[in-house]
Amino acid sequence: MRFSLLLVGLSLTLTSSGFVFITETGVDSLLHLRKFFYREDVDDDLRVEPDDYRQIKLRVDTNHDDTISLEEMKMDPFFKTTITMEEYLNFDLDGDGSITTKDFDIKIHDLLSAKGNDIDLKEYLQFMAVNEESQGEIMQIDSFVYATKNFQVSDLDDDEILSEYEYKAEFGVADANFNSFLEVNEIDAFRPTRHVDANKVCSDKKMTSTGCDMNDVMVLFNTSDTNNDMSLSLDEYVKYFGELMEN
Ligand SMILES: *[C@@H]1O[C@H](CO)[C@@H](O)[C@H](O)[C@H]1NC(C)=O
Ligand SMILES: [Ca+2]
Ligand SMILES: [Ca+2]
Repeated sequence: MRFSLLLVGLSLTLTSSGFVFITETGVDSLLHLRKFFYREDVDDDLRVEPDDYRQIKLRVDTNHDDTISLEEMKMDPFFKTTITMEEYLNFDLDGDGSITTKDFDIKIHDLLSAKGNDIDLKEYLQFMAVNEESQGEIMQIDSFVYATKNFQVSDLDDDEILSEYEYKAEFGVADANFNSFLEVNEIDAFRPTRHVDANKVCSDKKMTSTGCDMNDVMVLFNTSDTNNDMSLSLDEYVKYFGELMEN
């Protein structure tokens, strides 16, 4: 799977001269590509850089002879066991019939050099989405990335689920004057909805002088909880809040 994505990147860099990118695409495509970003970011520093690709190369080259054979590719967990010789040869960028460190260096150079040698999630999505068929509601990539970051900050226990408890805890943090209402300036600090227009956070009521109470913001939580399990998965969160976000 990982390598099928690398293939996408390769075919793009080979057919384009500069850094070609788009700013919006379907949210399901973005969720899909985001998984690949995390897989390619081997050292988990939220940037994909040459060292990440070198580590992938080291891992796939199981007999350490500096050549990745078709058999080695098939054995890598992220790779399709059904890869064909033709797909394999797409990685042979210098055309010498085998895949070596040189090919990875060319790949690294083509993909990363235009963006200063490493790319973050937003740049990665803008770049990879060019060749990915758009699926799902169209969303600005900026909004998607904001939503993803906000989700991660609010997901206190890092289990990729935003529980009702975590959501309410964020309300408590944002309610700086402890009056059980969020005023407009406090809504900006309510992390699950940061960057969302205050009037949309309290969509049932017009923002009053007293602000939003917990029930007002729980409406948003419930609406995005499409399977009604009282917790938000990253997918549910991003699909709903990402669309509300304004950049
Ligand atoms: C949210 O959903 C829960 C469970 O379905 C319900 O108990 C609660 O009243 C709902 N809250 C709001 C504000 O709609
Ligand atoms: Ca990295
Ligand atoms: Ca080669």
